[in-house]
Amino acid sequence: AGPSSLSRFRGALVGALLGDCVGAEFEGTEEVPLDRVLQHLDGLEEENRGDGILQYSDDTAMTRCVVQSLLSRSEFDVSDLGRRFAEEYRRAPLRGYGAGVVQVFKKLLSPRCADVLQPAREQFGGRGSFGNGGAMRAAPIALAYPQTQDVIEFSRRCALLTHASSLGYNGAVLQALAVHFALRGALCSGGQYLELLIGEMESLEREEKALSDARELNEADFPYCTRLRKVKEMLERSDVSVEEVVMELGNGIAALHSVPTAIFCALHCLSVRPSLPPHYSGVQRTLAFSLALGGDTDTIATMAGAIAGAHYGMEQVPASWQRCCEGEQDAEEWGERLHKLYQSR
Ligand code: 8NA
Ligand code: MG
Ligand code: MG
Repeated sequence: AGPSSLSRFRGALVGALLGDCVGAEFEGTEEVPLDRVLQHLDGLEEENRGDGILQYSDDTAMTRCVVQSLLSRSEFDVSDLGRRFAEEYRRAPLRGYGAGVVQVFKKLLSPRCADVLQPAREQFGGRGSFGNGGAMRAAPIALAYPQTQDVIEFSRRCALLTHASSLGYNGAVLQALAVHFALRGALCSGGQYLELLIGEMESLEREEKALSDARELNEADFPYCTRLRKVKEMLERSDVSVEEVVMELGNGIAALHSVPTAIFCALHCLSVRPSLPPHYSGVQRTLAFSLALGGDTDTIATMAGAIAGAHYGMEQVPASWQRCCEGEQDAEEWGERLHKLYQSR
């Protein structure tokens, strides 16, 4: 797929959807044997499939709101998006939302809410959420804006509706940037791709709020840059076990413990992995590897799937897998419409 081609846009949205739908099976399971992952994925093949389709969870429900808001307004509109999040929650509250974020939706639904960013600021005693809920829905921002500075600004504001801690919104910016640079074909350079991400994150993590939030949570300064350097170091090793990835990068619901992990999954699976079926495409390897990490599998796989889809394009998404997912046709059609919006800027 050529840089910024239509195939990459559709691939990013369908990859994200697939990650969420196939990952939901193992969410919250700490140890997921690879055999179980491969068995689950085998069940998606035409000949093994019943009539059941895989339902998407909160990750996709919120991603869909971001896409629909961008497409209907043609610009990032924080009030419109806040209303869509809250309405979506009211329509389908049981998609598996994080325990805290539900409070934000309830406040957004109240007619007394005058400032859409206020409910997020009140989360967790005023510290704001550092969960990965901002990052899991960040991909569409990268599909709507070609300029790096726009991707940074709007992914941050998109996350601020629910995640006021810098550890939360900076994770969302990092995920949007990971998709942004992958769309342009930068992923295959591995080390240079990480340097691009580190360069952008360095200026964000130098901000006063980023420094004070990190200290308050007993993290070292520049927490995302530190983790991205660790990703780089791990990629240079010939073999890395699932246990090492989980120990060094994490597999949890904090953005800091899942966004760098998703980026690692996409980079690690650029080459053939001996433990995975040799006929698997790059997208399939990335999803399988993400699921095998256990923990917050749907969210790590949705983020890794968006990056991998933006890199490989639709050619590497198996049609049989795609057809198993609720809302797969929307994802493809919206990928095309976002591509037009991106090209028009
Ligand atoms: P969130 O904002 O409620 O954050 C998720 C969780 O992180 C919270 O419920 C807290 O436990 C913890 N947390 C976040 N910020 C703080 C803080 N400042 N202090 C203390 N604890 C904090 O929701 P979200 O949208 O960020 O959550 C996204 C994740 O939750 C995704 O994985 C999503 O799929 C969902 N989810 C996760 C699980 C799971 O067990 N892995 C299960 C169902 C749903
Ligand atoms: Mg989920
Ligand atoms: Mg999750």
